Amino acid sequence: MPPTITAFETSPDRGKGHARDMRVRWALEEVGQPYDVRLVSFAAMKEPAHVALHPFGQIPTYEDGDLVLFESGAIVFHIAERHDGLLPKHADARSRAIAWMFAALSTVEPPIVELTMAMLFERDRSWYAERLPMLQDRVRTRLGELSRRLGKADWLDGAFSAGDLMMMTVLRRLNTSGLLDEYPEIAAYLSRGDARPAFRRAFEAQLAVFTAASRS
Ligand code: GTB
Repeated sequence: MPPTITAFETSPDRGKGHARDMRVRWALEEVGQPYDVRLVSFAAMKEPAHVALHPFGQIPTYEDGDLVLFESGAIVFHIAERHDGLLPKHADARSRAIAWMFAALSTVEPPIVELTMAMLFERDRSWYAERLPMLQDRVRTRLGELSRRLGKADWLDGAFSAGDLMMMTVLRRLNTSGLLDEYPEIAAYLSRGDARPAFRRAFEAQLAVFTAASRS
């Protein structure tokens, strides 16, 4: 039996692939592991059956036999550890790739989430115009640092790894922010990720969910 992951039945991103099931789909595609997807509604996510899998009532989850995981970082790490293709064999390079996964989730993602949530939900608030430049500058700080580290390299540390996969899924959420235009190295990095066949398969699969839901 292939593992089963959960994803939004109706993603608010309208098929842009910004929800966190995308990073799990992409990881599974990179390692060539087939998987099933169970779509969940916002209401079902808060029901006991789903909360038993995910204490915070969110997606994604991952079920493989008796193993149940939540947190996209833990799921991608699990996939990367059990299959070839996402973590280097050499111990030090492997640790560095894992460091990039943590960096993506704990250093780069928080200001991006703050900004994108404000753009989605605070546009009509009195403080929005004043707060926006501050949120944008916090993201610019990370993009500048990342851009300097990346330089002309294709990937963050040698070969493509789970560190890149995690970083790119975090950065992709800025696609509609306009900020990526200011960082051509980052934009090119993201294009390299988008061009990977495994990314394309994962993206098309999540887009198909949105397309089917919008037809029904
Ligand atoms: N830290 C957890 C992880 O990495 O797995 C965070 C999981 C999480 O935030 N899941 C979100 C969720 O289930 C979906 S991805 N939310 C429902 C809830 O909390 O009730 C976050 C997300 C949602 C929408 C967009 N979008 O519209 O662009 C992007 C990202």
